[in-house]
Amino acid sequence: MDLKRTHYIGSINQSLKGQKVVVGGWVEDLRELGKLTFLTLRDVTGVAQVVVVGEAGIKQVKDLNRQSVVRITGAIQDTKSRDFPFEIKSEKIEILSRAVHPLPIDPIGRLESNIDNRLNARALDLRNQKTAAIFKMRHHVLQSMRKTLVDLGFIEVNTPKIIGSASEGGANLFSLKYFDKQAYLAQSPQLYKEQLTIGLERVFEIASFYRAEKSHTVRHLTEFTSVDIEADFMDYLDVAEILEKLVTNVFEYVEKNCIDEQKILGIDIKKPKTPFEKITYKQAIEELGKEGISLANGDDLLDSHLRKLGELHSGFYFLIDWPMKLKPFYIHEKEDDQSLSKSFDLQYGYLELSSGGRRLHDPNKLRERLTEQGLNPSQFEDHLKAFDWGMPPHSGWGLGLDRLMSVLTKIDNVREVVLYPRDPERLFP
Ligand code: AMO
Repeated sequence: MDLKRTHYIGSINQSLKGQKVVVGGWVEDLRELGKLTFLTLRDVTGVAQVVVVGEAGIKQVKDLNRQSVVRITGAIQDTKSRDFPFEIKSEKIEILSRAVHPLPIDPIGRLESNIDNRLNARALDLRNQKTAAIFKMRHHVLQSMRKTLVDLGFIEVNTPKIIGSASEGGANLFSLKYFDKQAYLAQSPQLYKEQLTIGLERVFEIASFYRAEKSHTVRHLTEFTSVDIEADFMDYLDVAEILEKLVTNVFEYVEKNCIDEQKILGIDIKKPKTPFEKITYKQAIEELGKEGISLANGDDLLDSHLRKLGELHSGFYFLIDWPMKLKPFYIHEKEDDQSLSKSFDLQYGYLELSSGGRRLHDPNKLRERLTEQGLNPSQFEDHLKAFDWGMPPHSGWGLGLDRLMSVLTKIDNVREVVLYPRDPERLFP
């Protein structure tokens, strides 16, 4: 049986009038009007009206459920419809798959379903054009990121997700039985990406990472997609600049390449102003002090503090120069003040999108820092030995793709912008 289509619906226009086409897709609507039956057919590129003519054809579609899959051969002709620029006059209808009703959600979105029901039927939810638009946009975001990084000389890598010791310290690790050994799911590619600067100099990875966090917020998942870079011969503000470039390029790319998606989602994406503001941790504490939130130097910025900062600084800004004690063991101190680190977070209002910094490349200092943070250097020996093999000074960052998608689409809950999100409650589908 031939399954081929001659055209995607989106590639058909009136200039094809009189021409025979073979299209395939999902029946979105069926209406009988006197002797004619109108069928609305959708594929991933668009929607078309099909006029079903002839007794046999009308009989075939009479009891056909919406969302069934059909292949239609027919000729392009003018239409009286105000909703479509042309229509397809059916000559042959092949029913390839019948949808069984009732469907768990209304995929057209006329009847709103709650997020849980939608996620339980995610594949069907993607027939809703709003949902599809999010993931088409996500695809473009990934395209843009890869282009930016490749153009800057970064090499795309894949690091292991099953690991023998923690990459971000002990907390939030998912452990698993690895035959007769204990293994973990990677929290980040941190240690590998650092090591890879020895041979590949500038690397990036876009992959899923895992955090056993029982957080029930709109911004935490147990499996999230991280965009990571690591580069030698760069300091922390150099890689912060790359992050700014990557983010602004994404906005520019999506603004141009996702016109339909923006319309469907009711958003208007504009390239953010650059350079992004840089606020030191110390300034942030002072600003919060003026707002009546008194914090001591060295206190972490909690959600409520970041929300206040987000009110003071809307949009993108960097929070830089955090106290050493608030940053992971691999972060480098500042030369002029050893209590501070060469680190930054990229914020969008209250939301942390990325963290990064300059890394320690002296193995002795790294051992000291591990011990200071209550970690056991002997567990990191496989990593530490690479530091004796000619480890260049290096810096990098990790950016939460799901959080960036939520900023772009103006959808607060990251679950909406992830196909099959994982959180403490959600393991299926
Ligand atoms: P960090 O732990 O700050 O840094 O993570 C980097 C970014 O990843 C995203 N993120 C998450 N998104 C959704 N759910 C989660 N549970 C989650 N955890 C993190 C956030 C965050 O800013 N190795 C360092 C990065 C580096 O220095 O290169 C790291 O992992 O957007």
